[in-house]
Amino acid sequence: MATERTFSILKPDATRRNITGAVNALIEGAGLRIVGQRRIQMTKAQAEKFYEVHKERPFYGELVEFMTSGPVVVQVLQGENAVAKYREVMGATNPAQAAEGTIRKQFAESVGENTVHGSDSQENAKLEIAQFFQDSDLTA
Ligand code: YYY
Ligand code: MG
Repeated sequence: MATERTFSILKPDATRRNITGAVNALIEGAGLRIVGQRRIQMTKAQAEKFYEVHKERPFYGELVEFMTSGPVVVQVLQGENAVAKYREVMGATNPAQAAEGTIRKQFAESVGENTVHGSDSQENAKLEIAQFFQDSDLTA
């Protein structure tokens, strides 16, 4: 297994409830290192581009609206097998189906407001990281 990076977002429901530190504790507890982190207000254009793959899905409009409803924390996580490991730590998209001990099981309020984003492949991780960070922002 190689050290790799994945892209994470702590979504507006996490900043609204002031639980970003609690979520980060689970991330770090799983052995993932936060090598870049910034709190931002996403623009509509940024959210639309980020979730472009879901453009035709019925929830796209609500998703963009939610992601721009308050600040988010964009992050780059680094570690062994980081993409798959973070998906495991996040838990299932629908918190009702998320396993015990996962971020979404513990914190997510609904499938729409599910606290975290994590890349689903190394290829997408690279593309997503590049949308929000420069290489020089990232230090392990
Ligand atoms: O990667 P992940 O976030 O676990 O799920 P995706 O299938 O990529 O969907 C992205 C995002 O869209 C999800 O985190 C919430 C929202 N969404 C929704 O509101 N309703 C659905 N039925 C599916 C996804
Ligand atoms: Mg996804």
